Amino acid sequence: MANLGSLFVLLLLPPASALADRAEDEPVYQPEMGDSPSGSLWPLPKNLHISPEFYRLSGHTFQIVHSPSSTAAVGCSLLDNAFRRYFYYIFGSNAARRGPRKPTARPSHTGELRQLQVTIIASDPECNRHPSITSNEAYEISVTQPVASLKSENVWGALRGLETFSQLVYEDEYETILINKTEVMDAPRFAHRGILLDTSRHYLPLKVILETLDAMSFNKFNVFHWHIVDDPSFPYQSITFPELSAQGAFHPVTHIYTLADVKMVIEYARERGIRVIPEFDSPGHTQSWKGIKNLLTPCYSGAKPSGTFGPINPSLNTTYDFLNRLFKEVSFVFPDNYIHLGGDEVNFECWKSNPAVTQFMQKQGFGSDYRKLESFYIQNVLDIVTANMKGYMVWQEVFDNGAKIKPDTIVEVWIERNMKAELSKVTLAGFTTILAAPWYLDYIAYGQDWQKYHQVEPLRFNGTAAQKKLVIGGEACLWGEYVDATNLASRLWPRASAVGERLWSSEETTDINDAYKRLTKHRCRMVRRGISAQPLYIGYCDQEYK
Ligand code: CP6
Repeated sequence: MANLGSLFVLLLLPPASALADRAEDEPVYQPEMGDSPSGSLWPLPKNLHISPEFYRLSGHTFQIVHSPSSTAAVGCSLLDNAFRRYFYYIFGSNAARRGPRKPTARPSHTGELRQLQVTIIASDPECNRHPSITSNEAYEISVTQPVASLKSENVWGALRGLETFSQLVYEDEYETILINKTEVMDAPRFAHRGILLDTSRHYLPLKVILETLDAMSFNKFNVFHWHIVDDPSFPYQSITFPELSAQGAFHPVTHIYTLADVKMVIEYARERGIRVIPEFDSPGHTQSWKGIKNLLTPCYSGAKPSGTFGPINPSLNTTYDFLNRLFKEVSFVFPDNYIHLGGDEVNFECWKSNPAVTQFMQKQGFGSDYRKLESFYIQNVLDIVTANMKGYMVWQEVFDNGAKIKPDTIVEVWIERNMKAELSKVTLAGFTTILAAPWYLDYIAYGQDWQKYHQVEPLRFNGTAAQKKLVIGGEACLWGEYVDATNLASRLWPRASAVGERLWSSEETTDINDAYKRLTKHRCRMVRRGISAQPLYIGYCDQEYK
């Protein structure tokens, strides 16, 4: 591999003839010894051919445009906005960095790239739709003089291709902006590539969420799993039940997400090809839902209520009336086809202590198996959500405890112990699954733990090819106990980038030295784009964070 690597580095050098007749002050691309043959691309595309020939780009003349044959055109605001964004990422705000205003008097014979033409092929470009699990993110790029092309079925592939195109552009030491003749054919390995943010342990200002969505698009993530509420706080402002955030948020005014906030997050994500899947975790993790009377189970100490409360009370009809109305609203507010229903870490002690719950257990014939009670609760919630035409995701316990779940349920595996056995079991039962267990980014350690995340192989478990097909992706989780706006970006990036590549690129993308070289540059690019991504190791960026 190392030999092949240096061969590619040589190929990246301009041909000797090009060097010979170039004037002193003309740009020459000289890869440093540390360069990857794939430059700074992250995640690595499926098929890539970078030629030694290269072209200049000038911010005064270069354009990203709809091709005449595209089914999308000006007016497809998702693409128009993306063109503007990527132009800005390529050329920056500084006119001085945009190259000569006029084509150079003595043009370099390597030529100039004038346009990137974007072609959407399908009759429906999906400009005004929301991305979904079946969105096609495949794209092809051909960089040749004088016009480069980007082709995809619809806007989702175009967004991924624009990111790749922007990553092919580099600057030489004279700040000339260059791109090599290149062919890319790319598509993701897994359809679900998520980041979990937890806005309950700490409130995350809108700005931080939007910035994370930007960074996600730089890494081709396509799902924002919004763990929006949990025990410590309930920042979601419900229209139907305003008392939830009024009494459950850290602050009823400043630490909430209004309907307008939520809509902004969803639209910002949509424009980047990112789905927003909200999680309303229950029956556990609901201490902050205290604004609703008689919802949480009163715990008993002997014969008397102790004054503390446990999980949602599964024995009352009023509970299901409430859930019906809450999930009706949530289904309406969040356009994604899926809602995450949690179902993890339910503590049975409080249910056990409560006489009414015990009585209900007997009436239902559950004996003393509280897992049956939990499954009873979950099945009711699942029916409610189904009635609202949504699919659902659940944490693995829901499957483990034997709840009857619909065949299209996505089971999220989060417990690292016996993870492979769990993947075998879940897929043997025919369920679709995503993997979170190896990627708990809230855990920190000295050193380059991104390598550990990169080396995970999601399909390395016992199972048939049909079982492996049921693994549709994974999520990097950033639980919020020790994370708020001050440290979110540096804790997430570039460590989540390692997960991004594992979920996007081919199984064979395992050369850790090559990954190090590309990721170092990718991290500097994120820094340049305003993300305070932490360093991999000793070194510097041409443009440091400011
Ligand atoms: N919150 C919720 C959490 C966790 C889970 N659910 C969690 C548990 C163990 C670890 C990390 C996070 N903080 N609601 C489990 C999915 Cl190690």
